[in-house]
Amino acid sequence: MRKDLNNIQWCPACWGFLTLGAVRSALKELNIPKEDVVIVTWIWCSSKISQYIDGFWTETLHGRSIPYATGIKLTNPKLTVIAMWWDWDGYGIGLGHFLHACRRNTNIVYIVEDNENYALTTWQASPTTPTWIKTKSTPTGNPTTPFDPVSLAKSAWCQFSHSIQDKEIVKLKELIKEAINFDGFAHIDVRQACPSWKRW
Ligand SMILES: Cc1ncc(C[n+]2csc(CCOP(=O)(O)OP(=O)(O)O)c2C)c(N)n1
Ligand code: SF4
Ligand SMILES: [Mg+2]
Repeated sequence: MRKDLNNIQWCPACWGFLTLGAVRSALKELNIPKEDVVIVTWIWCSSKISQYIDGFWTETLHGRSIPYATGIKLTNPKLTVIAMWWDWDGYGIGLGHFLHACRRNTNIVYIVEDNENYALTTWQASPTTPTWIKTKSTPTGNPTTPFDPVSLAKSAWCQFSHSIQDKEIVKLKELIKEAINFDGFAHIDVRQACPSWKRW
């Protein structure tokens, strides 16, 4: 557990702050003791969110948070396990884990901070980048059709799957509380602004 929860190292205008606030408030309002919380992410700046929430946390490999989170939950079912991913992480390199967790109804919360691009590697197209958007990897416009994350989850029988804008913070907090109380796999796609790279 980390003591300094406010030493946050994101771009100052990052909208990840809203998701962070929503997760913190949801845990507080549900009175979940910090010893019973595990946040699972992979490595990168957004994934640092795990270090700013009062609870246990682990940073895993790119696209592999769900296997870690599943193992933690199976070992100790009383824990609240929240896996936090990003759009390429969750809908690209980790897509297989996502779909199988939906199908298995693994009892974890799965939040995707969907900024519709690869932000860390400075602005390439991801599986949710809208068609015809110009990025570094699609200089003449993205020729592909993006995934609809909720339809994707539902195609694998996910029973709790929602998409929400980051600015709807009160709704987001309530949705996270519902997800924590849901007995099964709970997927929330947070459409997140990324002022450094997302210009659409
Ligand atoms: C196995 C592996 N493949 C590729 C990379 C390079 N890489 C680092 S971040 C990234 C894109 C991340 O995009 P996303 O998951 O949407 O997160 P964001 O940066 O937008 O928050 C890639 C391809 C890596 N670190 N590890
Ligand atoms: S690059 Fe985008 S998503 Fe990453 S910290 Fe900066 S504003 Fe946030
Ligand atoms: Mg992204």
